Amino acid sequence: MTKPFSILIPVYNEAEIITENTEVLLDYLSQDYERFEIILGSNGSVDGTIMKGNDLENRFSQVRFFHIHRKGVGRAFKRGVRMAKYDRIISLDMDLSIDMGFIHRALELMDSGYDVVVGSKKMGHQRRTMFRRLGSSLFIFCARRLLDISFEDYSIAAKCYRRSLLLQYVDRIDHGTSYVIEILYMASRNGMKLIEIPVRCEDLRASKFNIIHEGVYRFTNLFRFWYGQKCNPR
Ligand SMILES: Nc1nc2c(ncn2[C@@H]2O[C@H](COP(=O)(O)OP(=O)(O)OP(=O)(O)O)[C@@H](O)[C@H]2O)c(=O)[nH]1
Ligand SMILES: [Mg+2]
Repeated sequence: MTKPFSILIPVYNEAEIITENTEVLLDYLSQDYERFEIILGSNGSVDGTIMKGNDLENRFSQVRFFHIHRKGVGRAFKRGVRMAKYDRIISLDMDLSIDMGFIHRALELMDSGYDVVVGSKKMGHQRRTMFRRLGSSLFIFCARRLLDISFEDYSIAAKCYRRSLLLQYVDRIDHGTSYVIEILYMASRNGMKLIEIPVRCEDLRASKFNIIHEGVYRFTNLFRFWYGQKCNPR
């Protein structure tokens, strides 16, 4: 029997899709797996996300929902990691823009001994706007030059982590998305087994992030992290 796992989805103002996409995901997972949970973690949402998230939790035993007042995906990730019941945590986006075959492949790789599976849109196939692809490529290039790590995807979705590994780093996670690159960096430096695999992604909807703020935040944090590692490597 497959070992159980937790799916963690951060949600921000996703009232339009949270119910339908959670049901799609539940159907998909129920075909192959018996024991899993889907944690939907909202923060800052001001639309019907909270009501719909609570409703999903009441209707489906596998769904857990929480809401934190302050916005910031890192805060939701941190809380989700702490409350997850299982040792394998897969992060997805609510728009299910990554092909769900990733779940199956990631779990198999975890069974064969990996600690982190990184889904890479660049290695796979992506339908995203040119602007977003260029932004990601620039970030990946800078990360490689500064930190000497060569993953091709630092977005929050399509990653699978061993929870015990995340718990070692969880206190360092800030409010934003930088936890992905920081965890991948530290896990690879500390001898964990990481693997990157291609994923398909179709994501043409407007981002829930403010792209300018997100860009400034990500690059600033990358330089801060690089400087911190240079002065005080971990
Ligand atoms: N909890 C929480 N979730 C958020 C927040 N901001 C965005 N999200 C969620 O994060 C997920 C990713 O958001 P998207 O808008 O799809 O991100 P994207 O721009 O496509 O991201 P990339 O894959 O990096 O291009 C979605 O499930 C959002 O609802 C936030 O502040 N808090
Ligand atoms: Mg998206």
